[in-house]
Amino acid sequence: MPSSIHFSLALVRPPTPSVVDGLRADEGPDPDFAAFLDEHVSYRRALEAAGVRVEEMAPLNAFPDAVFVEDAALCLGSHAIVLRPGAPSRFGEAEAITADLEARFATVARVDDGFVDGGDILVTDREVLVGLSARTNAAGAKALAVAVAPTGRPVRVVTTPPDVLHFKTDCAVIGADVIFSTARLAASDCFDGYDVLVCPSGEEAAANMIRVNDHVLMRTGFPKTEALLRDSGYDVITVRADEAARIDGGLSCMSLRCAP
Ligand code: CIR
Repeated sequence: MPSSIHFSLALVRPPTPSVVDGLRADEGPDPDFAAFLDEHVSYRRALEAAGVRVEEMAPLNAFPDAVFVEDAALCLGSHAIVLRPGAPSRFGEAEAITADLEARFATVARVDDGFVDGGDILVTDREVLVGLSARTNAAGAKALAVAVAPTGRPVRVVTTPPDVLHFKTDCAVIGADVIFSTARLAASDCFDGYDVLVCPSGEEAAANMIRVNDHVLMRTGFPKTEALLRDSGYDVITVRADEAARIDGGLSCMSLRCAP
């Protein structure tokens, strides 16, 4: 099975001025567009430093959250899957990404029922976990399993903690068999059988990190988490993502990491 931590390509979509209207759970302030653009450039550089080629897809001003490309698709080796994002304002992102995937992947499948956001899908070396959430429902998880089947990876349905946007808001794969997880998610036992590194209390907003080849990319500003990772032997790259965080985005959602 393809590795869940080795990638050659990352697809990104630059933010557009409409990003100030991005969805958010709280009534917090809008992101600043210019600062978001700067952070996006830094994010791309970090991905390149980790050894992937970054390819830019067309900006989509009609969809304020389109910068969060992870929610519209899943890439498993040479097989790509167009998802069905669960927020009404994001439905059209699936159609918009289809041609980008068809141009790059040997096969492109579609989730054809229910709803699934990519932020609820965690790919490990042995399985694909899909977390039910306010954005991902049982019908979508079932349709995802059908779309994943050609890759031979089993799909396991798990549960996102209450009031947490996405399953991966709270966890990340950081090694072939190692998961970084908040304590609240790890308490659900969904990672039994994996090595789990638990997020320091108070730094839960750092849990949405990404392992890319030999590096772990994490948000700037979480010293306990950074120290824990470095002390555990990980090669850490910190990236500022404060503007994305204003609209509930993190590091995983701004790229589709793949090895087509
Ligand atoms: C949303 O609510 O859909 C966006 N504002 C944030 C999406 C973050 N996506 C992710 O973590 N995969």
